[in-house]
Amino acid sequence: MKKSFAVLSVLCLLLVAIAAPVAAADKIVVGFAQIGQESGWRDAETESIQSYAAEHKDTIDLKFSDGQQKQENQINAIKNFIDMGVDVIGVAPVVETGWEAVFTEAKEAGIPIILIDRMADVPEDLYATFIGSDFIEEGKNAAIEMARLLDGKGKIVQLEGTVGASAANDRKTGFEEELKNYPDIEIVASQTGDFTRALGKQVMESFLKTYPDIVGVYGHNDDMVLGAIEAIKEAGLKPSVDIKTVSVDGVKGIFEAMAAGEANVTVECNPLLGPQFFETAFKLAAGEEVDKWIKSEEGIYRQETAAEDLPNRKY
Ligand code: GZL
Repeated sequence: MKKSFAVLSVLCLLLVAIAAPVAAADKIVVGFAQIGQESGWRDAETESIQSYAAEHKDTIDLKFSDGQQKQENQINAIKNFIDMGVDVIGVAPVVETGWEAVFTEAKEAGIPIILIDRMADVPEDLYATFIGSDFIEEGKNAAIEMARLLDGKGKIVQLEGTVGASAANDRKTGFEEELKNYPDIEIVASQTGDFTRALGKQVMESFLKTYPDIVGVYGHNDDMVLGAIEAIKEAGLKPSVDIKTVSVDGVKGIFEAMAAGEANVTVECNPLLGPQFFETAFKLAAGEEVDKWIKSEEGIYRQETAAEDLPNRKY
């Protein structure tokens, strides 16, 4: 009797010993090559990813790199992640092109890539999934809102995002395609503000000098339109009254501007992608298949309800 109990105890200890390494192996190492800190939206996305990793540090080891809006920095970060032998790589590609070589290196190293919030122009076998919005739909919705605000007629300007970025390319495409349904609305000028508030203001100042009769501004993100609103006020005009505003993101600053009667509409683009990103990383690290596009669900928010919406906004 005693002998069988002793054997059983040893077996139990062995089982526990074998189980322990498995628990340790459940921890995944994830490299994330972020674009930079160009906008409030970007900062919210970074916070979502870093805070989720911090709340789950027993199962997530996050290696984070800030690309300072330079593609070469992101590429170098990805190469370092490959050298480290991370389990999964996440990247928000600052521009659509120029990724095939480094993504091929990751594939050859057996490391899956998650594209997050912006697309890369590469063959589908070089990335596992894209987690992000339908930017063409966002642009289309922005055009519908602008046409409603202008009652279908008037001259407008467009503040474009970073040159070459999928979010800029597709928000422009969606907006201009939909605007074909409103022939009495004319885009008299379109120029990049690089998704930043400072450049958005600077470009809007030149637009106002050159086109004194514009009645609307469409920005590919809220930050550029917040800069444009400053320029409109400094020109002695009333933003959202003399010049209607439509932008994309849904950051807190645009809700404050709408509540103050200085902006009209924002088309939401959700940056709080941390949970989805890591849930997907765990599935890929376990060898599971995931959908090729994990699409964010978003709304459209207007001046009329901004004051009541503001307390509920999370970014
Ligand atoms: C959209 C994201 C864009 C935001 C901008 O997914 O890539 O980049 O709309 C940000 O605010 O700079």
